[in-house]
Amino acid sequence: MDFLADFRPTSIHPVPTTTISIDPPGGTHTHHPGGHQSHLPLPTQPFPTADIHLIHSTHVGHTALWVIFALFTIGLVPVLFLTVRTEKRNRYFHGISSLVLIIAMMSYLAMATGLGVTYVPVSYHGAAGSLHHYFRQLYWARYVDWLFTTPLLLLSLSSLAGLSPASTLAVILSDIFMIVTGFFSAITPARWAGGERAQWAWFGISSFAFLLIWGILFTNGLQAAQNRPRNTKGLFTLLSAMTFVLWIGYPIVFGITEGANKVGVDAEIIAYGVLDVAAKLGFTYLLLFLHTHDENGPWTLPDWWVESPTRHGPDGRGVYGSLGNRDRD
Ligand code: RET
Repeated sequence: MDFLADFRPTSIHPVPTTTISIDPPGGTHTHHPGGHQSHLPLPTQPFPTADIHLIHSTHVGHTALWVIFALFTIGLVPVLFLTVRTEKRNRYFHGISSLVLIIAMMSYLAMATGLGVTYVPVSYHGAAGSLHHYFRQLYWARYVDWLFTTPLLLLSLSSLAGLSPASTLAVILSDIFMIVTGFFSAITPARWAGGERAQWAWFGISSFAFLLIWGILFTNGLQAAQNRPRNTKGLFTLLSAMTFVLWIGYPIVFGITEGANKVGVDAEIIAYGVLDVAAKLGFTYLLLFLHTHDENGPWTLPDWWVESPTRHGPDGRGVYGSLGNRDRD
């Protein structure tokens, strides 16, 4: 591969050769009144200059970051209020949801204040050998956000379905794998064809993990949900379908922004922002407000899942509340 192509002079940017005058140290052996100067033609540009282009957000994107931060902050207040008001054993979903919103709020605050952002060399299909280098802003703080919030969202969904702890773990580990490899895709320098291939390879690996998550949720998850109370089953079906559709939006936005660099950083911020608000705030509100808890009605979570054992049973094991009674339809 001709990596040096970029550094060769081209007709667009001819590197000038200038003649400079050099005085040998100590002068020449004969003294010439008026001084002697040798004139040597030397290339004066041993290090070629390259034009650096930074693809970055503008005040549109910065304003959007603040607006999304405000939305998460305002949305968090009723959820926190509800968490405190809700009966202790039902706080599980509220607690997870509060955490998701707090993390999102923090990550948007970080990005709005200029943290968690760097530049990555991006693919640029300009004239071969051109001395233009393109660097695109990467808001990597969102990957830190996703690393924590997506497993929490999936934990909510899995718990709602009553998915086994083993399958829940598989879903969450696949998700962590998806976010980490997606981040690798985002930070891979795609300045050259090789880099571009590597970037899309990571994207493919991450997408595979994405399919794995939804493969488990739509088989084992739906199956488990069949044995849940009717309301819970309905809510799981609604939320998982909605979440799946929204989550597909992420690789699409990635593909045209961070991936292929077809769309600017401001549009990227807004598109991810819309998805984040729907996938976190929308999800939380549907989950907490449609998920009815009734003292006399079916409980969503088994006792052993939300409570510690209260005493020893006859078999020496812990006794967990009244397992098996209130958890049924
Ligand atoms: C990436 C790029 C690589 C391929 C895939 C991706 C998927 C990301 C997803 C993110 C979901 C984020 C959510 C955030 C907050 O609520 C990493 C963009 C598949 C699905 C739901």
